[in-house]
Amino acid sequence: MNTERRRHLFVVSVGIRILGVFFLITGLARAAVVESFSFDTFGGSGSLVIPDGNPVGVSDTRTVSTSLGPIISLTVSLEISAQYNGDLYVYLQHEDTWAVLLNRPGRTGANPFGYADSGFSVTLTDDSLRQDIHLYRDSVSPAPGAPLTGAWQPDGRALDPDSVTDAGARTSTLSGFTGLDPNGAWTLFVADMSSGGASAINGWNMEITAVPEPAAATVVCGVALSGFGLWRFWRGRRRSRPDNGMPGVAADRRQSHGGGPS
Ligand SMILES: [Ca+2]
Repeated sequence: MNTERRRHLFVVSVGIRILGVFFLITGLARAAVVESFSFDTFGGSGSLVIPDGNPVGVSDTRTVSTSLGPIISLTVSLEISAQYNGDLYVYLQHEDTWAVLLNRPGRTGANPFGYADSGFSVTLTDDSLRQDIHLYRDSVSPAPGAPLTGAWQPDGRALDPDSVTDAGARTSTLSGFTGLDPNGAWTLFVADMSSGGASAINGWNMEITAVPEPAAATVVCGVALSGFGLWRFWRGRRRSRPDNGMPGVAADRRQSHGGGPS
């Protein structure tokens, strides 16, 4: 094999391997992304009525289908109209995990009815810089007839909503979903636990932070190209060996060794 041919094979094989490594890196390099899932229609209606004073409540189950891998973090937004916020008990369930989003906001040992405000237009997050939504009036007082807005920590008190107070331990927060597969059924459950006032779910949203699964086709392409490049390189080296029995090379060797004096 002449020098120009070997150089050509070397350049081609290196080029193929570089391309393969590029595909591999593209397929495997995965940064966390945020994917949003919004639910604001309910069987053709713009809202889902929450039965008043009925612990049976109402559920809204949605199926999430995504290429995201295990959950890193999750926030939930709620749009709920209500006439007495302290009546409401809300949790989110996925697989065997659930997070208590609201549990009778404002209910304390001194105030068994909770807050009398009118609904929620809030985002719930485990962000440590946010305040516990159970005691939101320690921070803000919504205007009469206006919903609570802003970002808050979920209630987290996995306790009987008929007896819960602010003193309860907050053990059921959104971090419980960390590590779970986001695919599958998610259920938002809402109950109005005390008679008086109308309420309804007008919409809810989940923002899931996770790393996308690698694109299988990209990884396979990368592995195939890298392998092909290595094979080309290996084959080229075999052909360039002086003792591989190839007639041309053997002739070269014979010529170089036989050219001197005997
Ligand atoms: Ca009520």
